[in-house]
Amino acid sequence: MNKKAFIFDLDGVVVDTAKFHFVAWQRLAAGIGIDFTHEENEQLKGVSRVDSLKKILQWGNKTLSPEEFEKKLVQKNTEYLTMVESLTVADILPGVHDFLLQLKELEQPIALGSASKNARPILKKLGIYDLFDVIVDGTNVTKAKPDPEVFLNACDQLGYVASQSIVFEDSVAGVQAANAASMISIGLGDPKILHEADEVFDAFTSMPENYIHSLLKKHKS
Ligand code: B16
Ligand code: MG
Repeated sequence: MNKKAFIFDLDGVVVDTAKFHFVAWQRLAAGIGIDFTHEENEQLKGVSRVDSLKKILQWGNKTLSPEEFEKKLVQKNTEYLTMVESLTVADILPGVHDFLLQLKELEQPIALGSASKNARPILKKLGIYDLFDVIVDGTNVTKAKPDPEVFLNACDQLGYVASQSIVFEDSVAGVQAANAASMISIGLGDPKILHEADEVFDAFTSMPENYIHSLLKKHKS
């Protein structure tokens, strides 16, 4: 059987936490007089905590002292973690758990490639931590998506080359990172937003039957 490295983003791909990031950032931004839309939020997906705050401040044409900036980062994460406390297995996105189990059965290597520093506790809380052979997250990388570092690090640790790797992503920055690494990019979300991906589905449940087998034969287009 062919093998490929299967690399999953976390927020918005494995678990429905992208909405929590959005609400936490929106509340924080409102507190400093900045308003931003759902469309603008797409630019924050997959982007590190520090870079997200920089973008929001740019949108609002505001600056903060280094101390205030640090305080806002803590505030956002505290708010986010409060929402994360309510996470249950019902928040694992439709079809993902099954997809991971099928990969396990086929003995395919699985990695997480996330910008989040909260990835490990979230996976543990959901009871799916052990399904991942390798975890690369915001605590391991120095360059944020769209830089391919996170995915290159993941495939490297799995012992695969980039051309034999497949990335599942819900963000524009993440799709660009996968493409920059010359990996197959599968978008989860709106095809208009994720048009740079090799293929896009609205959910894992929309993938055709035997999709894993066709992915095993697929080459980067
Ligand atoms: P944290 P992903 C990303 O996770 C989120 O999409 C993004 O909204 C968030 O700012 C970033 O993680 C950092 O997360 O504040 O928890 O460290 O989509 O790459 O799994
Ligand atoms: Mg994501």
